Amino acid sequence: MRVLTRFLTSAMDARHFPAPLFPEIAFLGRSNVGKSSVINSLVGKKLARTSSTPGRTRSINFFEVRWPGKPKPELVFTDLPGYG
Ligand SMILES: Nc1nc2c(ncn2[C@@H]2O[C@H](COP(=O)(O)OP(=O)(O)OP(=O)(O)O)[C@@H](O)[C@H]2O)c(=O)[nH]1
Ligand SMILES: [Mg+2]
Repeated sequence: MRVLTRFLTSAMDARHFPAPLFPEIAFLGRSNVGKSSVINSLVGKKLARTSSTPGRTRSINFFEVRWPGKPKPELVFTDLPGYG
């Protein structure tokens, strides 16, 4: 079954992070290694923006992941900018 997703917010620093209401899985690693792509393959659609140029993700993007029919999200996927 495919999960439902919702873009929550984009943050440049911790003051703008969403409230930590659900388990959160953050994807981190060097630029261009496929962090955003792995999120997209896990949810089965283009959710996080990807690019062949390093440095595509510039802010921290939060996405809610929910099972169809469930009232609350299961978890949050967090796409981080790459380093290096
Ligand atoms: N060959 C191959 N290329 C991949 C794979 N996953 C992602 N890519 C490619 O790698 C490039 C970078 O993918 P992104 O998902 O944007 O990488 P990222 O880590 O989010 O990059 P930044 O946000 O810039 O840090 C893109 O051109 C993707 O198509 C994979 O499993 N195999
Ligand atoms: Mg990225």
